Formats: sequence, C-alpha cells, structure tokens
Amino acid sequence: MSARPRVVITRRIPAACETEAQSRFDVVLNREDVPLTAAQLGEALRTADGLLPTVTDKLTADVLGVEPRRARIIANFGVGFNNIDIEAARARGLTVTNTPDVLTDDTADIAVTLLLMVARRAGEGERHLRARQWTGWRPTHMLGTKVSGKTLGLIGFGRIAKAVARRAHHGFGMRIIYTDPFPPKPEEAAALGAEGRESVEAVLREADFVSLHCPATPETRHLINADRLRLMRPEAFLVNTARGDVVDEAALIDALQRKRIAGAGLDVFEKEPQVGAPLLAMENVVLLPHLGSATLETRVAMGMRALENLTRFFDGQPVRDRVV
Ligand code: 8YV
Repeated sequence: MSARPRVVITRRIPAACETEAQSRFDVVLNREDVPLTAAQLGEALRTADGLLPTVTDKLTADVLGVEPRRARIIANFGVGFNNIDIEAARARGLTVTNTPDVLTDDTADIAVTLLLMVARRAGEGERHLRARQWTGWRPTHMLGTKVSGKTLGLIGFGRIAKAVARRAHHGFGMRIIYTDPFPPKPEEAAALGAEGRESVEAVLREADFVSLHCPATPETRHLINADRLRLMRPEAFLVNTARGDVVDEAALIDALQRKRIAGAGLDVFEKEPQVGAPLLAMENVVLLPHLGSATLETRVAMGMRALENLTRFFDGQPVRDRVV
C-alpha cells in the first residue's frame, strides 16, 4: 500500500474537519494556530504533498518558488484566493482550488447585517446603551436611515451578490442595480428585480447603498478610490464584505471625514488585522473582524469542501473547484 499523502493544514479548522483530514491523509496540524511565516510555508511546500491554507497565508511567487518543491496542490480554505499568486502557481504547474457555494448564504447575511446596522445605527446604539448614556425614549433619538424600498447597488453580480439581492429585494423591497463584466442571464436578474448598469460609476451615482462583491485582483485593487467615492451620494452607505484591497482605505477615511458619504459597514480591511485608526473612532462606521463565513456550519462545510478537493486530486480524479 502506498503512503498516504502528507497535507499541511496551516490554521486550526473545525474539529470535525481535522478529524476527517486525519482519517484520509498524513496530516500536519498547526495546534498553536499562529500564522505560518514565509519560511514555514516554504518548508510546508518542500515537505508535504498538499497544502490547505487560508487567507492569512501569503503564498507569494517567492514562497511558491521553493526548490525542491514536493507539494502539487494548494486547496485554499475560502472562496477568495488573493492570498495566492495565481500566475506563479500556474507557471509552476501547481493546482489551486477554492471553496465556493458553501459560504454564499453566510456572507450575504453579513453584508445585510452591516447594511442594516450602519443604516439603523445599531453599533452606535449598543455602545450608547452599554455606556449607560440612554436617558429614555424620545421621538428624535438616534434617527437612522430607512432601508426598505431604497436602491441597493451591487458591484459584481456573482453568487454572493445575487444572494444579497435576493434578501434585499424579496425581504426589504429594495430596488437592485448591479454592474458586472460578466452579465447574468436576463431571467436570473429579472427574478431578483435587478437592473444592470454599464459601469461602476453609474451604480455609485444612483445607489443609496453600495455593496462590493467583486474578487480582489490586480484590476480591482482600489476600485473604490477617491474619485469614485466622490460619485456616491452624500446620504449613501458603502458595505464591503469582499476584500479590503478593493477599497482605498485612506480615501474612504477621507470621504467619511468630509461627510462625502453617510457611513460604511466593513468586514474586510486593506491591511487586516490592522484597521485604519480613524475608522475606530467613527460612530457612522460598523466594523467586523472578517466574519463573512464565520458560522460553525459553514466553516465545517468549507473544510470538508477543501478536503474533497484534496481527495479527488490525490485519487487522480478531476477536482471540483479548480482555480488553476
Ligand atoms: C474566509 C473569505 O474566512 O472565503 C473567503 O473568501 O473571505 C472567508 O470566507 C477566509 O478567506 C478564510 O481563508
């Protein structure tokens, strides 16, 4: 019997997934859950057949270039894979997979959570109450912005954006507009009451709420910059559950300070876990620590999906979620 493939899992993943992984592979776990250094990632690629990394592992061209490399597959835990230099992986003949579908609903839920919280001043209200500053109900206390019936602009119209549209349109009667370089089938957009727009700019000008759902690529880096933030309405809110890189965080801070937009709900940051200091002091900003897919059910499903990708690869079958 040939030896079982050796797999390095770079962070703690739910126990059910670690146990399942151990039943299939010769697994190296990161029991301390401390992010691996570039040198440790290189060592993992030199000594294991496969890697199961996360968003905190920067698999740069340098790291992927280790010689001699034993690993042939990187099964990313997450749908986004901007932590991996995809061109370098392709050039070196590595297979890269991700975990789509299983986190769509949870990530859409977090986008809607942020939208509601920032519009209805939920974070601010909770801080106010916990600080024992609440003196009692009054008609003019902490008035927010109505959500129902407003226009939601989606930048990118993939799986997660459509799940947000479903919630917003059918749940809150919102009007949905979107822009995407790969337009959906007309009937799919129609079922969500969604109207396409020809550009990001057109969506920004028209929307009461803008929610970002594009991948982080060299082309989308700082897509939301100072010029585009200026196109948003002063009463509009920005929601980001995609990747911090898509927004120029300094420009966003400036727009918020100048009241060019009304507020923001952010689950991801340019230099996470660092968060631009001025954001921490703003009441009209809701900040979450990258919780989009953070439910036990979904994190188990993500782990199992990554394990399935590894299993199929090592069995010589076509992998389901091949990115490269
Ligand atoms: C993960 C995510 O928490 O899947 C993604 O793209 O951002 C999150 O669901 C993270 O990427 C885990 O690696």
